[in-house]
Amino acid sequence: EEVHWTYTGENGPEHWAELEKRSHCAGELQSPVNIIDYHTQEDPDLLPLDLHYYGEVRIHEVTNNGHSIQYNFEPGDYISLGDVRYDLKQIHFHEAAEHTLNGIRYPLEMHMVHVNAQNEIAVFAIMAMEGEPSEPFTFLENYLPVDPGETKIIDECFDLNLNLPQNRDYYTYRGSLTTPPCTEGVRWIVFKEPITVSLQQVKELQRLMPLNNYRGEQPLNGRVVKVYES
Ligand code: B30
Ligand code: ZN
Repeated sequence: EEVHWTYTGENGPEHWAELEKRSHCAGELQSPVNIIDYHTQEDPDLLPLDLHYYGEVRIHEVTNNGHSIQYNFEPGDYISLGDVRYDLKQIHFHEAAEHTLNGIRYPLEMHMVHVNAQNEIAVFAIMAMEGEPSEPFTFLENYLPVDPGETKIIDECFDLNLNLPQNRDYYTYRGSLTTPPCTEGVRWIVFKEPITVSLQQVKELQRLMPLNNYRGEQPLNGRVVKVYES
């Protein structure tokens, strides 16, 4: 990475735009945002999510890249948005959550990053709150890389469906990557229902992940968050 951006201090979020002049970090269509139910709009054109998670996608590696813990996947699982296929590339975590729902910041937000053939990005955001332990988290946490910069090769299959909330209602809006270069044009799909993970599981991630690796709320600047309810 060319510039060493961070979440605090001299290279923190308020300086991201200067660090990389061609970035979109000072743009008008940035993420994350606060989603307020009262300000969302139902859109009859929105479809139920068309997921093609086959239950046996292979995790290629897990890396502690210094700003998150990230699991990279082999090709296989994908989602369809309209007629367009987006392949699942990686999942990673933010502590605490980046998006806020009605002003509430959950302790953890998982991002599932999908990319289409045109390199357009669609990210699923899944909130995690403290509660019953999550079995898939237990599985994922078996492979946690301890040191920043450490990468572990994994050759295990994983069922991504297990990581999703039962209810598939979602919010959607156009935003950006939440880290430099803050590229705009990202389709965000934020699940309404949080999943639960145990306090111990949150702590295990917190122990290894940089704390507070979340970007603050960005202005909507006229954008309206759409909501799909089944
Ligand atoms: S997010 O889901 O909006 N938080 C990227 C993907 C998703 C999000 C943010 C960034 C991304 O692909 N960034 C470019 C590649 N990264 C990759 C990385 O793995 O570690 C390079 C970088 O940040 O600039 Cu460090
Ligand atoms: Zn993210």
